[in-house]
Amino acid sequence: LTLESELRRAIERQEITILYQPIVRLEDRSIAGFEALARWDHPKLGRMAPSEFITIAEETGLIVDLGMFVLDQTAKQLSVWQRAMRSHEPIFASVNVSSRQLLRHDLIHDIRTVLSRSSVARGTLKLELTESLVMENPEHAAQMLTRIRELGTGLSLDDFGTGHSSLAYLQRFPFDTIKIDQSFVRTTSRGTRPVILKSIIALAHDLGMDVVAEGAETDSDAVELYQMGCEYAQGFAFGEPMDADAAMRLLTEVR
Ligand code: G
Ligand code: G
Ligand code: MN
Ligand code: NA
Repeated sequence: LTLESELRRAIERQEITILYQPIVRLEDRSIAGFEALARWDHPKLGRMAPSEFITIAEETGLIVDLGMFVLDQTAKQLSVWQRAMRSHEPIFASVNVSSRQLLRHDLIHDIRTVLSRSSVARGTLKLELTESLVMENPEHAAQMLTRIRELGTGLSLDDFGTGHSSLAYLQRFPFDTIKIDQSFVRTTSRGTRPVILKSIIALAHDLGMDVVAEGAETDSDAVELYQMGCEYAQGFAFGEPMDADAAMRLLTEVR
């Protein structure tokens, strides 16, 4: 069997596992949401990271079915979490989307289907897209993203800072959140990039967007980010990607 046909079967047989990594409010370290991260539990090769199979999925078109599976599972899981913590502000969950998915108009249909099958609070299911993805075809992306937002889906700009476009330019896309790439965040405690980081945070806020810092690995990263005005962070300092049950335990223990 080729890896392609194995991946096809893995999607059909639901051998794709979704891990969830917490995104916390730096103010009080409470959990604001989770990012869904796919893993492939291969019968012989073991657990595979997205870097080992997302490219194959994109090149073969399997990303469409894989993407729908991740979206659907995450929405169902999010409903479960939200029901379990009814008296709290609903948490969100965000799902990574690749360009092949955004190019298909059916993505709108898929999102509608997923939302109708689950009972997530409006605006709490979010998509993460990278800057390079939207810049591949800005006109088309802008149209699609506007329609996606109209469905009540949040939009995060992922890996911000790794591309070449300015945040001001990207404001023409309806993102509500930017996620600052780990390469900027991991260096905070070593003091190399605080000026850039502070400027990105301030500009994002001026443009009305929330800011999530990715790759906060230490407590001092968290403290410094908060001092810079960043309100959310994700990283090993708060939790590694974990299975849905562990995420549920974290939600119910902490609160
Ligand atoms: O969990 P890990 O650090 O290995 O994830 C690496 C990258 O893989 C993520 O940043 C994300 O861009 C990508 N990725 C993870 N899960 C998914 C998914 O379900 N769909 C897509 N398109 N990309 C994913
Ligand atoms: O590309 P994207 O940002 O969607 O994926 C996030 C990836 O970053 C996940 O695969 C996750 O495993 C990884 N990650 C999350 N937090 C940390 C961290 O604190 N340090 C490092 N090195 N990687 C992280
Ligand atoms: Mn992401
Ligand atoms: Na990222």
